[in-house]
Amino acid sequence: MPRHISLTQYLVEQQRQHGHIPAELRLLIEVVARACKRISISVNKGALGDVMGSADSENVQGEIQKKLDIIANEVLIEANEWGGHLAAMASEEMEGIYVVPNRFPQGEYLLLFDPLDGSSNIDVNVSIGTIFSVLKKPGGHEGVSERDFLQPGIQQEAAGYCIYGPQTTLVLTVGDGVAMFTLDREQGSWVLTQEGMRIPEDTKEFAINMSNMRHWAPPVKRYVDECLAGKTGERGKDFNMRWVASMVADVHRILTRGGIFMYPWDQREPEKAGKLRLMYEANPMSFIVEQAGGVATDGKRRIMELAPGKLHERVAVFLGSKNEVERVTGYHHEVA
Ligand code: AHM
Ligand code: MG
Repeated sequence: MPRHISLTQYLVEQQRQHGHIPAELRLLIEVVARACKRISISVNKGALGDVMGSADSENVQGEIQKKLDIIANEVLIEANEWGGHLAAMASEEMEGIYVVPNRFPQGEYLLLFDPLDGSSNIDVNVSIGTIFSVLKKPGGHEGVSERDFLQPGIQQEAAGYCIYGPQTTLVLTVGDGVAMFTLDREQGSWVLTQEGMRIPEDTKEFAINMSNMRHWAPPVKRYVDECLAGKTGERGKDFNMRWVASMVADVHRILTRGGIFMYPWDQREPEKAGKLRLMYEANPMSFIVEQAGGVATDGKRRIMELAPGKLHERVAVFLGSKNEVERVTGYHHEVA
């Protein structure tokens, strides 16, 4: 019979046997996972919980917030602020950082999250998710500021996402491979369902929003044209295309069966590097993808080595199966 391992057991093993994570980090991850359970309950209730539709507000990126965006953000803050493991949090839904109020003990970690990624899919009952990243507060000074968050992705201590789909699934890395946990709704617990997840190096499946094709840069056009040309073209094989429009769902598919995900830079907004946010979308997903043997670049450079200039910075994203990401990255270098 397979061993029934809970998230708590898995993390305790990581702490004791492998020495990968200190106790504080373990507890912090458990609190995030607990918050995701609560978000999952709200997402599942849908219209019955009066959580559908838009709120009357915009976030810092000028996007209309959905009620569930705000609920998920509040759940994550409430769950995490009192635990004593964090100094501050940052979120897609908040302009500035959220410093843990001084009525609670201060910890040494920083938590970043996109509370509900794939907002456009909330009302249509398609998979959405929570993405998170954990950094350590740089030492040597009291207090915490936005500048403390501006660390490259390679400094991440842990990263994960929770996908609210047909199953609620938590995918996690603490820098020792990628593990997947499925929420057992009857027990209310996370159960380890896959360890050592690996992304195949080759794939015949790509994910990109094709409606933006006319705005892409030449290397992206070239890569996708070659995929579309199929067996008789340059690549000599037929490609399939998938686009859920929830990064969590698209990345989850890639972790499960391989593929390449692209959200490239777009000529419509030359000053912006792409649509997705570096600190709480691209970095945590890149950490997970690399830990599963995949590659993640902004078209030219490794995403996790980019030095962030601001909290809500955007970045072009190419991630997934190694050989495909390296190919499209190579096309960018050829025109540089
Ligand atoms: P969000 O954080 O506002 O939900 O936006 C991020 C999402 C990603 O999950 C997804 O990959 C992308 O936006 C979809 O974009 P598009 O609407 O262009 O298909
Ligand atoms: Mg998002």
